[in-house]
Order: sequence, then structure tokens, then C-alpha cells
Amino acid sequence: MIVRDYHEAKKTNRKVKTEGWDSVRLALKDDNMGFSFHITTIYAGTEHTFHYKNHLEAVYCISGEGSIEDLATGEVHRIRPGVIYLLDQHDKHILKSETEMVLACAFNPPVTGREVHREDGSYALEGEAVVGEAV
Ligand code: 9YT
Repeated sequence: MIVRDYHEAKKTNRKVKTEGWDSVRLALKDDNMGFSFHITTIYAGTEHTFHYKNHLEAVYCISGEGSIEDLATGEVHRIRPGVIYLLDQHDKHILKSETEMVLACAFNPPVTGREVHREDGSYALEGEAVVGEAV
């Protein structure tokens, strides 16, 4: 059994931080769970284009308000506490926050902890060339 505390993990390199969001990786590939689990905080009033071409992702909103736009259809969905979105089609999307949003995220396959967002909004698969600075 593995037990971790978010409040401890966020003081370590499990926390990655960018200008618009931070994310604490509570479970990573080397935990051998078949998925990774993150608590992501999206800062208020920010907008992000993400496209996880190599991963499936589930995102559950714990707190905060915003929206997600499906870039394939133009459909916009409200995000508020209790809502989950499942990127079952590797859906390219824009996530917008009105207030700070705290999200619980699971990735399949699990991320290793070393990925950075590439310019196209995706994460590389393990072994693929990664261009950009580590966050
Ligand atoms: C909301 C969202 O897509 N979160 C993804 C996790 C975060 N970007 C991370 O841990 O890299």
C-alpha cells in the first residue's frame, strides 16, 4: 500500500508549476497502478489549449468554475464542482477558468513525471523526444 499526503507532496518535485496552473502528481508511472493521478490547480482567469494525443484523461472538478470547449465540435460545457470530463477521444480542448479551479485528474497511460507540454498541447510518450524545458 502506498499512502501520500497532497500537502506534503506539494513541497516536493511532485509539484510542477507553470504560469497558469500547477499540478501535484500524487501517483506516477513508477507506482505501477496503470494510471497517474494529479491534483491540478488552474489559476483564475486563465485559458489553456490541451491535446493529450497519447493519453486518455479523466478530470473531476473539486472546486471552482469555468468551461471546456471541444475544439472538434465547438461545444462548450460548464465546469463546476461535481462535473467530470472524460477525454475518451484524445479530444483537443480549451479549458478556461473564471475562478481558481481545483481538479482531480487521472491519465492512462500514466505520466512519468518528466513530461512537459509540447507546443501542440500534448505530452510525449515515454522514449519520444521531448522538446522544451522541464517544469
Ligand atoms: C486539467 C488537466 O488537464 N490537468 C492535467 C494534469 C497537469 N497538466 C499535469 O499534471 O501535467
